[in-house]
Amino acid sequence: MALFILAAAALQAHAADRAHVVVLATGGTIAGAGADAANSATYQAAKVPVDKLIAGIPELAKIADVSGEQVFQIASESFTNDNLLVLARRVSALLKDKTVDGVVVTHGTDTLEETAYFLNLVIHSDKPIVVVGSMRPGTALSADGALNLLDAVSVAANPESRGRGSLVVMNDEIHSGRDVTKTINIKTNAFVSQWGPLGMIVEGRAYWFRKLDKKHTINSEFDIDRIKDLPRVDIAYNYGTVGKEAYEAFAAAGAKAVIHAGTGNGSVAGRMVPVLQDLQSRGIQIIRSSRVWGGFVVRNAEQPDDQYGWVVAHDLNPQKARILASVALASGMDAKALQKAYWEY
Ligand code: DAS
Repeated sequence: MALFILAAAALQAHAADRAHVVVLATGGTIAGAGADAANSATYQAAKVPVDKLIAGIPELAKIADVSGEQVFQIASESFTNDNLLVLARRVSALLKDKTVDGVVVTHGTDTLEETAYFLNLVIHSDKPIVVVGSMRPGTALSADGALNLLDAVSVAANPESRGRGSLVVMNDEIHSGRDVTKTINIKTNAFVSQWGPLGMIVEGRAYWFRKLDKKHTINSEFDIDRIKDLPRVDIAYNYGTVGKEAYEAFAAAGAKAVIHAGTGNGSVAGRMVPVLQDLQSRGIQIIRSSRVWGGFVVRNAEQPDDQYGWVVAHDLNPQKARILASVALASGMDAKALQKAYWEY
């Protein structure tokens, strides 16, 4: 009997010092299911509930005390600003709980980068926030979701992960939620950061190589607890012969800013300059990003941004530039303050 009591006490002590990680499930391919093991691209996203995801990886119990919540069950292309607000409020509430050491968000890959950046901007905690998805459903041969989720929980349970901003764990890599973007639509090495990952995770051990040099989480001036709503911000994709119609439609729909997804260095076609100036004169902020994957938009290079009162999105792609614009406008920033935010976040 004494041995049994000792063993139980040791187990309890071990459990007591294990991190408590909460998995917030939102849907996506990581919760997807296909009809056949050969279906790596043909499947239905957002099918498997969070308790089944967790139960399907018994190794999780060896690394942390894991609990799950089903926040949504949707494909992430269907996310809205309201989904972002609901999710971030839950993450914030959980990280305020002293018994929670880290949060993992399982998420579709299509808009994963937008959610990860949003959490990077508005969650005031230095505890790990790890967003994870998968490129193949769990029913497929060589599915990537189970290892991605195991790695994500390992990173969320690891005290070394604290204070690094939101993280994205995919394909053995640990990325910053700020920098990472989905670059390929059907391969497991889809997620890339142009300035490189922050580290790698191998057999549960994290290897760190750099830290994010931008403001985030506890150093952010934005706070989910003070954001009631996210102002509408739209993205206008540019190409040869582009016209004013999309810009006009966004203005009519009440956009407070338009992200100009320009060609090259965020270029603006000559005929479009008066269109953007007109939107600016109507109080709609113009933010020049680029449809080009890499590099960053240079201020006052091909466009006199100072003269026009326009903003450049620096290295943020259009979809991330939209997230920052919406968060910044929610706190009432003008063009000058917006530009400072794009340099700093
Ligand atoms: N439709 C995609 C999504 O939910 C599936 C995925 O890749 O997760 O983002």
